[in-house]
Amino acid sequence: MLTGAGISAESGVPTFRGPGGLWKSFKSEDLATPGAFARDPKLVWEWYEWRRTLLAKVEPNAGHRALASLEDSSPDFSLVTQNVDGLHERSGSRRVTSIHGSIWRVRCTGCGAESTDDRVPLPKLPPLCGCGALVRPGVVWFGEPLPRKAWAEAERAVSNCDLLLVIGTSAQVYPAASLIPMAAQAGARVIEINLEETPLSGITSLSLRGKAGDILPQLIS
Ligand code: BV8
Ligand code: ZN
Repeated sequence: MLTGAGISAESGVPTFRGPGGLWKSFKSEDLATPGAFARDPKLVWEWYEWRRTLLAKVEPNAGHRALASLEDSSPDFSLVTQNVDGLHERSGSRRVTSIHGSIWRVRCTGCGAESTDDRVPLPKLPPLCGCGALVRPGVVWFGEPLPRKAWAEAERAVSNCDLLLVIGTSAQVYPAASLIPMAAQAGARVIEINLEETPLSGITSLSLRGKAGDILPQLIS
C-alpha cells in the first residue's frame, strides 16, 4: 500500500492540492522548507500548530480501518505513507513506513534530540529545547532527504510486491511518487484509488475512481 493525503480527506483533514487544500491558503515553498523555517520559525510553527489542532479533533475513517484489518489478515503486507498525520497508527495499523516523518515528532535543531510531543496547543511557539535551540517539526520538508531507513523499507516493499494499491495521492512529489513505477517495473500490478486521474494513472493496471473510504472496505470484504 502507498497512501497520500486523500486517504485522510474523509476524516476532515484538508489535502495539499485539493479544493480548500493546505497548499491553497499557503504556498508549500513558503512554509514546508528549511529556508522558510530559518526565516520565520514562528510562522512555520503556527501552520503546524493549526494542522496539529485540527488533527487532534479528527478520527481515522473507514479507509484507514480497512487497511488496518487487511494488515491483520495478510502476512506479507506493507503500508508506506506520505502522510504525517498519524491516522494510520490511530486506526490500528502497526507496521507503517512513514517516509515524510510525523507531525507529532519534534527534533531539536541544536542537539538533535528527537521525541514525540503531541501536546495541543504547544505551550510556546516556536518551542525551544532544554539546550536552548529551536525545536522543529519532525517532518521532511522540500529540499530535504527522506529518512534513510524508511526510504529503504519503502523501496524494498514496492520492489518485492505482487500488488501495489496507490491510495489518495496526486503522485506529484518525488521521490515518493517514484515508488509507483518502481513497483510496476518489478512486475507488480498497480491499482490506483483516487477521485481523479493522476500523472501516473497511465502506468496503473486499474484505476478505481472514488473515495478511499468507500472503495477500500469493499475491496477487503
Ligand atoms: C528531496 C511533509 C532531495 C511535510 C511533504 C524544485 C525545487 C525544490 C525541490 C524540487 C523541485 N522539483 C522537484 C523537487 C523535489 C521535491 C518535489 O517533489 N517537489 C514537487 C512539488 C515537484 N521533493 C523534495 O524536496 C523531497 N526531497 O527531493 O530531497 C535531496 C536528496 C538528498 C539530499 C538532499 C536533498 C522531499 C519531499 C517531501 C515534502 N514533504 N510533506 C508536511 O506535511 O508539512 S510533501 C506533501 O505533499 C505530502 O507529504 C505528500 O507527500 C505530498 C503530496 O501530497 P499527496 O499526499 O499526494 O496529497 P495531494 O493533496 O497532493 O493529493 C491528494 C490526492 O488525493 C489527490 O489526487 C486527490 O484526488 C485524492 N483524494 C482526495 N480525496 C480523496 C482522494 N482519493 C481517494 N479518496 C478520497 N476521499
Ligand atoms: Zn537541543
